[in-house]
Amino acid sequence: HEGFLLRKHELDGAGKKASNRSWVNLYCVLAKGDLGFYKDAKGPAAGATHGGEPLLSLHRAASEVANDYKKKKNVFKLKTSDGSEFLLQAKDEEDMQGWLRALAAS
Ligand code: I3P
Repeated sequence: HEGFLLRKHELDGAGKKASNRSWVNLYCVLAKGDLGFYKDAKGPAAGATHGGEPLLSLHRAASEVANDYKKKKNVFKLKTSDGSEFLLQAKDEEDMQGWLRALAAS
């Protein structure tokens, strides 16, 4: 599963507010239990993630619609096992549900 999502890093580890909190449009690729963030669709082949970030392990990660976030629509939340939290905005409801299904299955 892959495509562009707008991403905001909320928590960087349990309870710790992320320092860079701005929304950034990233090409997201879910494969083999990991989520990678890239600048564009050519990123995965080049292996160069956005900012050189490591792939995000989805092992014991949880995702859900971000009902408490009201500023944007079609936003879901991804929490990883180390307590990091990301808000991700899909382009519409269908796109969001596709991501949530893919994340739940990984
Ligand atoms: C952040 C940016 C985000 C905003 C965040 C700001 O500033 O404006 O859009 O989140 O607010 O810190 P910057 O771009 O200078 O890093 P929202 O869009 O959710 O308001 P926050 O720190 O209250 O999360």
